[in-house]
Amino acid sequence: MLLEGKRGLVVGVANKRSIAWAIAKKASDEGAQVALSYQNERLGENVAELATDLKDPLLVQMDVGSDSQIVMAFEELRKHWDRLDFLVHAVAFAPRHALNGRYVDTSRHDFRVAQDISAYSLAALSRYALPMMTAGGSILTLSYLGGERVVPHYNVMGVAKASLESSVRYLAYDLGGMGVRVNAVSAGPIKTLASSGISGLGSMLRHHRSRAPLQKDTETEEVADAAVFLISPMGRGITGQVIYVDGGYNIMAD
Ligand code: 0WE
Repeated sequence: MLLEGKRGLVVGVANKRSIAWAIAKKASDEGAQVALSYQNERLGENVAELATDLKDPLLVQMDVGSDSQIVMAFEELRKHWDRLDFLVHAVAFAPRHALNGRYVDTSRHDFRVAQDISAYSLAALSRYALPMMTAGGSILTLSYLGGERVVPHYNVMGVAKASLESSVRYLAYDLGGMGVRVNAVSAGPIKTLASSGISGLGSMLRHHRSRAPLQKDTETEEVADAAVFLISPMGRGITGQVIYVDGGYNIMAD
């Protein structure tokens, strides 16, 4: 098994369709002990129910927008584990109206929120994870092509993903000497809680299917497989990278 004896925290599970959940489940199936964080009591019920599918799970409450909650969550982790081997960051947020109009109209507040929750949180979580990664480790985040190229309506989230991908490189540089790798998986569009209700998702999925070299939707399981590979010792030579799991869509000009 790829993650035999490893321990990891997965941040960003909301429900059974979450990419974070697929990664947590696969990591557990590959022998890892997994801790799931949940943002609030409401989502906690869902997450606790999902966690019954994991081998020896831990649950911690953490809203990544709160420094004190990050501190408390890692204190809680430390009570149970003396070491952490991987961290999965699968969190993003921008106020809904910012994903609807024009980027040029983005308010200072919405820009700040998108950066704070979607990009800064990776650096903050990495900082607290690091002292526990005493045998090296692997940090993984999720990105999207809209961070590199214009995807209509992705707007301020695109700018936040650009910041996140740059953070991956700076963190990889900072943490490399401690044997900690930092990477991102850039997934094709997938229907999850985060993308449901986005107007035009259906036509985006059809467009993706018709243009991607693999001529199919990106599946959550494909993203989870790549994530587990990057987390595992199989990925030991890879850091600072953005790996595309999008059926090859990103290589196309049109
Ligand atoms: O990163 C994302 C979505 C992240 C996201 C989703 C929401 C919806 C609910 C961030 N903030 C919010 N805020 C809410 O209030 N994706 C990669 C999925 C996504 O979102 C899009 C996409 C795709 C693909 C938005 C516009 C266009 C395409």
